[in-house]
Amino acid sequence: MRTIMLIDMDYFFAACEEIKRPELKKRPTVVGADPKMGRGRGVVMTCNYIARKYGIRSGMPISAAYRLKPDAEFLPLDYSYYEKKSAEVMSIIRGYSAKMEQVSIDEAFIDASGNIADSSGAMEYAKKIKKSVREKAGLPCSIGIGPSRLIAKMACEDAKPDGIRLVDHGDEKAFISGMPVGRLYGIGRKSEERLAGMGYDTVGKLANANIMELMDAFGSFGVEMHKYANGIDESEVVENYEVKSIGRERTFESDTDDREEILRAILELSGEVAAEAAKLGVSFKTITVKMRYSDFSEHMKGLSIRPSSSEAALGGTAKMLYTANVEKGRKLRKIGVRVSGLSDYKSQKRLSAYLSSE
Ligand code: TTP
Ligand code: MG
Ligand code: MG
Repeated sequence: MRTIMLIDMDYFFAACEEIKRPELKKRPTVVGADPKMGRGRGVVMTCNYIARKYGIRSGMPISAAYRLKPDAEFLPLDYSYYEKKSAEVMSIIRGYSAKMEQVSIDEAFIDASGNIADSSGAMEYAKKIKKSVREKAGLPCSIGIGPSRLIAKMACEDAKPDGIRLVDHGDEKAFISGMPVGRLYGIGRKSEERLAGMGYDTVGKLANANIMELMDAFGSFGVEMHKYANGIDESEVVENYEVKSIGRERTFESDTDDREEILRAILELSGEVAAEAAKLGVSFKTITVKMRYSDFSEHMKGLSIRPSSSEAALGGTAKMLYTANVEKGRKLRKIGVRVSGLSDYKSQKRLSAYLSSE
């Protein structure tokens, strides 16, 4: 029998800020866009649980958060610090299972089947993980435990904040059936509304729905949600190898100092790199251009930008790095474009899209 755990950090970005300034622990603390006395645009990325008492939530317009609690601490994002803390946490968790899959900046699944004998063993194991994350990284987390990723994930939401929730084998359906459908993994607000319109407002009702009807309404996703509603998820925890950077290089047919030709190559390489990043679902922070001259000497120039997955941002920055740094009058043998500082949290991308549309 499988035992899967989902470890998710509590109010992650705000908890990181509390490490830098412990006095924030006693104050409502919001991380996100600048509220500008209520006229600010952009959204709340997250907030601590004190701020949540005032109704503040992730994804809410920052102006709305300001109206709810004008004297809360409003802090800008410090991605590089969050990434550093995330890496610390992930390496601690990795020590607890041979099968670990990081799924966002602040959460990871482990398959703990081989590490424990029974549910009380699972509970003890989860306590150990929590303790070591707290002691070594200085951060709180919650852990959901269940026979599948689906149940572990939903149990973790139940465990928050700073808790552990275990759902035993056989108890999956009972655990989820009373929940509103919106709490079922994969069901967003739109699907939730449609399902409610069809008379399925709880997971239990959805579990008994006619599959054909769900397929008509949602296609193959309908089949999946029906399985989930019945507590069924056989997907494995897949160890993700860490991609540190993505790069492409091109050697010119003959050494060249033709600016047009070189810029064209840079844009093509940027397109390939951006496509690879999109395929892996990662955004990048650092862009590096490598220039190899005809005498084989090599120069690299890099620049960090706000995390992005945009081909235009990559191409533009790479062109700029080339233009600003190429040595006039020397011919290039080869050019390369590389991105690093990769992170793969999809929700992050969704919100930073809002922020950059300001
Ligand atoms: P979450 O784990 O969803 O939220 P959280 O850790 O802030 O709070 P909780 O205790 O409920 O787990 O997200 C992790 C971090 O990712 C969060 O601190 C801020 C960021 N984030 C985004 O960038 N975009 C989003 O849409 C959300 C929800 C979070
Ligand atoms: Mg979290
Ligand atoms: Mg999370």
